[in-house]
Amino acid sequence: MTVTATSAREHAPPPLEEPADEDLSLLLSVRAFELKLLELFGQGMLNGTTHTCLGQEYVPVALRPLLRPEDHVFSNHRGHGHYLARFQDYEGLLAEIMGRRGAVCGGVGGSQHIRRDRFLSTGVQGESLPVACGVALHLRRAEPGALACVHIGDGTFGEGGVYEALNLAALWRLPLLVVVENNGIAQTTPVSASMAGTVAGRAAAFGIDHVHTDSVDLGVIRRLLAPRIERVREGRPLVVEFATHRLGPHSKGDDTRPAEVIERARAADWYGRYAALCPERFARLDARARAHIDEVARDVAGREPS
Ligand SMILES: Cc1ncc(C[n+]2csc(CCOP(=O)(O)OP(=O)(O)O)c2C)c(N)n1
Ligand SMILES: [Mg+2]
Repeated sequence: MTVTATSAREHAPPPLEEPADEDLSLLLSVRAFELKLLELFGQGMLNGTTHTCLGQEYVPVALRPLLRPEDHVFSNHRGHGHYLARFQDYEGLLAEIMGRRGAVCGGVGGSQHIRRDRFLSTGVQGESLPVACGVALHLRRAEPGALACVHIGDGTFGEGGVYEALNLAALWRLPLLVVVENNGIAQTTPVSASMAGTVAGRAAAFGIDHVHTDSVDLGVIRRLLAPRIERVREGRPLVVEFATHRLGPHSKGDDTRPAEVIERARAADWYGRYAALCPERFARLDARARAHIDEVARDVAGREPS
């Protein structure tokens, strides 16, 4: 069964609901964190690579109250927001990326390979889904009610392991929540050039429920997903597809998209829409988030190597 909750594209998007301070602060802190990373890269302060979740921060923030501490979260190469929404550990993640004391994985994981409690990220596209299935099987047997949540992108549907995992999830009735962040592009390849059919059709092929939303409204998303995620806990896997936008480059300087596509992403960005909704509160919380991340960056940059 496919459910679609869209804000009709031909009309102006519906007004957003006022977010709680806690939610808005988290959104703004993740945004400030990602912008700081690009700044630090530009200054030659970081090594390796990184993929920011600019534009997509609301996905893990919306999911946050719907997940429980006993749930496992599997993240991907674009995973900072997933980690920060779960732990709000800005210092530990920045230290990890910078290879400084206090790094959450001792500085050996970097931007893409983080493990903490029941959170695991990998930069290997598609690897996490079969692993999440195994964990979901264990949870079903040993901790009924807990689930495995795995974030993947549209481009990752090109990996065969995704289909093996979906097959087993359906066959074994696994508590598996697949969160597809469909930003319409994989590095430089638009989804229209890589995917025959749709994400919905692929879920349907395995008899897995699918829900689609293009909303950035935390309240709307939570009300849409809350009852469905409860069913995942009972062993009914679900694919949730967020029609979203990658605001920045794939990694750092590699954005080959036409200007109008980037402009569309900017226009859809939650940041401007929430700023317009509650300008004074937004400005106050944004200034506080940026000051906090500036302070974190100064602190971490001054630390010994990990
Ligand atoms: C197995 C594998 N192949 C190729 C890559 C290189 N790679 C990293 S991200 C990416 C594109 C991913 O696209 P998508 O799944 O849509 O996620 P997005 O980057 O849009 O968030 C590619 C090809 C990889 N990390 N792993
Ligand atoms: Mg993508």
